Amino acid sequence: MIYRNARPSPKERACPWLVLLSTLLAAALVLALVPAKAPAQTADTLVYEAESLQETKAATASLRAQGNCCGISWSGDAQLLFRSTKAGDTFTVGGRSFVVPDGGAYDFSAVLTRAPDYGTYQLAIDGREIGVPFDAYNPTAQKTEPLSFGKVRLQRGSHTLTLTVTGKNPAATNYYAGLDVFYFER
Ligand SMILES: [Ca+2]
Repeated sequence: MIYRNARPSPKERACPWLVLLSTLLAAALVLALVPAKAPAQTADTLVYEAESLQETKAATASLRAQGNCCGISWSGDAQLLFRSTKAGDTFTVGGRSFVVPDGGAYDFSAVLTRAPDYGTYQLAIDGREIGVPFDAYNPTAQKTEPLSFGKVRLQRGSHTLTLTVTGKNPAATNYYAGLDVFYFER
C-alpha cells in the first residue's frame, strides 16, 4: 500500500498564498477600474471645475475658490464661491480656462451648492442665458446631483460663463452663489 505524504511540498504550500495574492491584485484592479459617479472627462464629455475658471472677466462682488467645508466634499475639493449681496450682482469667468477642443452641440449640466444664505441666479454661456433661474436656498448646506440646463452649441475655442443673481428665496439670509463642476456631453 502506498501512503501519500500528508505534508504538502514547498510548491503546494506556496499555492494558497499565490491564490490569495492574485485575488487581492484582481480586487485592487477592479476597484481601480470602477467609474466615479460623475461623468469622466472623455472625447465626448468635457469637465470643468468651476473653481478652475480663474480668468475672471468681471465680478461685482468677492469671487474666490473655497475648499471643502460645512460638511460638503466638492469635486476637486473646492467650489467657486460668489459672495453676492444683492440682485443684479454678476460675474463672468472663462476665456483661456474654458476652452472647448471641438465644436458641436453639448448637453450642459452642473453640480451646484445649496445653502441657507444662497440666492437665486441665472447662468449664461457666451452671454446667452441657459436654463431657468436656480434657487440655491436650502435650510442646510449641500451640493446637488448634476442638474441639466439643456443643450448649448459651442464653437471650438474659448468661452465664458456668466452668473447673474436674480433675487433670493424669502427664507434665504443672503444672495451668495456656489458652483462646483460643469459637464458638457455630446
Ligand atoms: Ca469643484
